[in-house]
Amino acid sequence: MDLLKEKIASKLPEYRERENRIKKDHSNFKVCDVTVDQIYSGIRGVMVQVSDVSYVDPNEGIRLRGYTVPELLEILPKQPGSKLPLAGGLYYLLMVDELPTPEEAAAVEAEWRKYAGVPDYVLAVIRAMPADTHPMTLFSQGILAMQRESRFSQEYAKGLIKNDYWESYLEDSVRLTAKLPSLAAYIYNHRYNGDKYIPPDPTLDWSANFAHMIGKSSDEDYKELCRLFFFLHSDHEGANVSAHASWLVASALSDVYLASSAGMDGLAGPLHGLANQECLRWLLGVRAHFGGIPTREALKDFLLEQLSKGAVIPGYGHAVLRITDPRFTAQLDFANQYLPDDDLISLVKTIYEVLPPLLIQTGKVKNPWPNVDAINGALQYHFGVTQYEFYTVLFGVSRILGLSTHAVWARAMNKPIERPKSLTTAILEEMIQGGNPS
Ligand code: CMX
Repeated sequence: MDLLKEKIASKLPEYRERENRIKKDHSNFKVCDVTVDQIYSGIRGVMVQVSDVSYVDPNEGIRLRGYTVPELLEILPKQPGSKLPLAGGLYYLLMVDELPTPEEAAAVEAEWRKYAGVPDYVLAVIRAMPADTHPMTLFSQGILAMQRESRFSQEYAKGLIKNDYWESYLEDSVRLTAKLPSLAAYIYNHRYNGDKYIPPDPTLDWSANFAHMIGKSSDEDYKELCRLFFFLHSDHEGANVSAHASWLVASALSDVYLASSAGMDGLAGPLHGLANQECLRWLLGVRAHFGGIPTREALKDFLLEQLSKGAVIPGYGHAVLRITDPRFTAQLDFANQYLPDDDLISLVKTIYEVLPPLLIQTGKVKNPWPNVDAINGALQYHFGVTQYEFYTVLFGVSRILGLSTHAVWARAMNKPIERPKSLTTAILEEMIQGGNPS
């Protein structure tokens, strides 16, 4: 799309010049040391890539292109009559590194509208799968099946030059993200909604169209929830499992379809995006266990017992954050405004009061606070999207906004193929005996 392409092209010289200067003048500057403990604990804290799309500060939370969640909820352009940001404006901000005007946000939405349809052969792949296939598998398969549409792969085969790779990545990104609400809605309807097909409504924005396509056209509050959900889950810096998986795959010049599908496979793990499904399942289990909403005391005893058995409570903890996730807070604010009397939400709130001190008492949990997944399922459940196996697909629709932006900028900055190094236990033992500082 010309607007995004021109804007990114105008910023590239400055970005490339900054990176070239750092590489030329400071190539031996040591960013961090890597300890044995870090190697054995999931490369935690090792800074492995530079990506300017977003950054997670442990004590503040995510900043998307430098802006916090509350700031963006306030300043991003909105549809008339809506209080929540247009996804088109968010995508503009992520891609271009500049706040959009309402016209620029609308231009991205208009471009998405052009490509919103999912090809029939992709729908046939989904229909051909056994009925018990997980919706995240269908979502990843749907994206992978569309890979033959990739402009980058077609142009690369014709001899595209390196400096132009990013333009086809951008084209792929806009076309793929345009189709994600339709693909997700198709999977939802196929699995849970009598196999209905509801085409996109060209008068609606990208987020609200998802609500429309699963049969919730008249539910304005659910449309607002979709706008909030797709905004909040879009990016969480470049090195979480889904972002890094997708970045790594794209570093081999695999196109945006291949890279996004890989990212979704990472998101489908219960320690990452699937935690939203696990969290809702767990909340329903707690409610069923008590036959309703428990008192704080009863809940405390229950949680202590769970923790003493070694249970991991879904929706709590984080590899980087050390505070309540601002994405949790934004959803709690939404719940207080739109569904103040919902009993699952009141369970979420009671857990938020009772659980953190108990997690602190364990002495091992580094972050006792809720993350984005501790509440997002309860919100969906309230609006009748009760099929929690589907929740990670919603996360994926939004997350590909971030993954594809990272991929476009990685190509624009001519990032090389990634190839870190592994070593054997024997080599590590030799290094330790050889006296490397411990
Ligand atoms: N409940 C109980 N114990 C927990 C816990 C929780 N919510 N979170 C961490 N712990 C435990 C760990 O299991 C670990 O125990 P062991 O040493 O016995 O193995 C210990 O505390 C230390 O873990 P940590 O350093 O605090 O956490 P990690 O960085 O290793 O893992 C995370 C982070 C998110 C995977 C973990 O907190 C967790 O499993 N939480 C529940 C799942 C979840 O909500 N995931 C969604 C994260 C958001 C996202 O990526 O989408």
